[in-house]
Amino acid sequence: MTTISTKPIAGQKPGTSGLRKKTPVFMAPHYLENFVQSIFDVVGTRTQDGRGKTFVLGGDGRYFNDTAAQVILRMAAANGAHRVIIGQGALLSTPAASHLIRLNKTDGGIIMSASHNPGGPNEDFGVKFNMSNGGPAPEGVTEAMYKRTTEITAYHILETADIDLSKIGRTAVGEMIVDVVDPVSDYAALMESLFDFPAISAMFKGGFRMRMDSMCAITGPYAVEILEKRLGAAAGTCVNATPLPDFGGMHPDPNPTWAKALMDEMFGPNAPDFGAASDGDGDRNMVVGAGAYVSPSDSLAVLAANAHLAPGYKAGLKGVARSMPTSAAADRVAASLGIASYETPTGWKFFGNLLDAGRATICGEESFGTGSDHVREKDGLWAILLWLNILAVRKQSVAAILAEHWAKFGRNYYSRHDFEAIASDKADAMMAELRGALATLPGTTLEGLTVQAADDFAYTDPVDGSISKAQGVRILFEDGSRIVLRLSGTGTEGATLRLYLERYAAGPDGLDLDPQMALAPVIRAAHTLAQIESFTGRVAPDVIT
Ligand code: VG1
Ligand code: CO
Repeated sequence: MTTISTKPIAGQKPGTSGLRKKTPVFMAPHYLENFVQSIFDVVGTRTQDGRGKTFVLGGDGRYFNDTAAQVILRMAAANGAHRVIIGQGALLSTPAASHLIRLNKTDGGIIMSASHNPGGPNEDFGVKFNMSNGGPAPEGVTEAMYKRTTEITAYHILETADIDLSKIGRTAVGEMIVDVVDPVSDYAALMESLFDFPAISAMFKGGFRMRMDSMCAITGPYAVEILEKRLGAAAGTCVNATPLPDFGGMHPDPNPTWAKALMDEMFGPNAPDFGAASDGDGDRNMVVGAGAYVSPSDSLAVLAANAHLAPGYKAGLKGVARSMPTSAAADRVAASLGIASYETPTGWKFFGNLLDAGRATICGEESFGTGSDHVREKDGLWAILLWLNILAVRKQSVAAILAEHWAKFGRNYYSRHDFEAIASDKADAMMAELRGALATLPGTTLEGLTVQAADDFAYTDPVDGSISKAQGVRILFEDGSRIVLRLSGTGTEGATLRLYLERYAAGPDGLDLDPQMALAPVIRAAHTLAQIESFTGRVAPDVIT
């Protein structure tokens, strides 16, 4: 074992979901090591009675995943950990890692991923720590890790040859046990315990056709095993199913822009009944019916309204939680079910306490993330399987299910506009000016919309009382329309402005408009109020979801 002296490296501050940087930054001397040592220093590698802890380790297979895994294993051993459970080939989807942490009652886990960000030698890499409940470390813990990176003077590492991670079974690094496990089997068993696999199989047998696009990222092996092998979907249902270090050059973000091939197929002639895609680390999902795109906010609402049709949720839901920028569609479902709804800041770490306390069963974000209390991460394949279960029981098309949902609850027209790679100082100046003007906005009328309230979202966790401030600017209009603006916390270059737009239509008329048309006045009001063009020079977004 050696102790290497090091110096703090600036900028190792975790964002919405872990520390993400350009891969060459992570590969620079001491960069990964400093951050990993800071994790271990904060969470500890020994229990109070001095026994070594057990951790889970895995990643989405992007470039540097394998090398980083070797470093983390050797550092875990040198720091006194007892055991690491690692996916074969150092692979684990984020939800599968969360499950393994919980299943094996470990002390937490390290996930190597930059999620939906592209991967490769010049793209992005990331590391995050999940707690023993399987969920992302809360803000207090990530802050402590960051603080540690600013003080670090040394890290511990074992000098040893690379560990063979290609074979399932037990091996060792120094005195630390390394259990190499099949990344898929425990997760697939969990899915089988939640959903009606016989009903879904029967639907596939009856000719139901699906396209699952894993975008050359981590869900490929999971999707092939579950959809094709266990549920009997036709061979070839899963495409882009081999995880590649650079995701085949794809941008593994399942939205209509980046999963364009899937969208074209689903809106083309001879479209399958159901399409789905997932992101780099497998926690996001996009679902789409033949000619029917499901916005993530609507997906959350439909899943909440129909979850009882799946065996794992037949007792009903305890509550529904959504991130603040996510549309209020799920709130309407919760109200009609007579269950609680919660509005949290962006990022899955804010759902953990609600799930642990049994206050919420299903959670979701507008960014293609939905999940439940089965793990403590959002879970792409889980959402896709719950949709399949609902389709198998209701025997209706996705379009028909959406139409019925809107007829019953009204429709929350919703869209997110992303303005990417803006100079950080310009984005900051724009947000500062907007924040400064919030108090003057109520009563202002523009585009026929009158501002009712405007604030900077702050959240008090109902379980532990922790407070998170400055989580996004909200401008609420009298007719229920809403504008939200915040800067992304997952990017690695410049700033990304996220503009979230919402307008409610009660129906029965006007439920099938193009969302961009329905939202046009709200969009114009947002540009005026935030002075997007004068601050950033941008008139149109780069990505619309
Ligand atoms: C984005 C999404 C957020 C999500 C986060 C992590 O964060 O908006 O909803 O939880 O990514 O998802 P931001 O700060 O860039 O808006 V993932 O799949 O990248 O782990
Ligand atoms: Co992700």
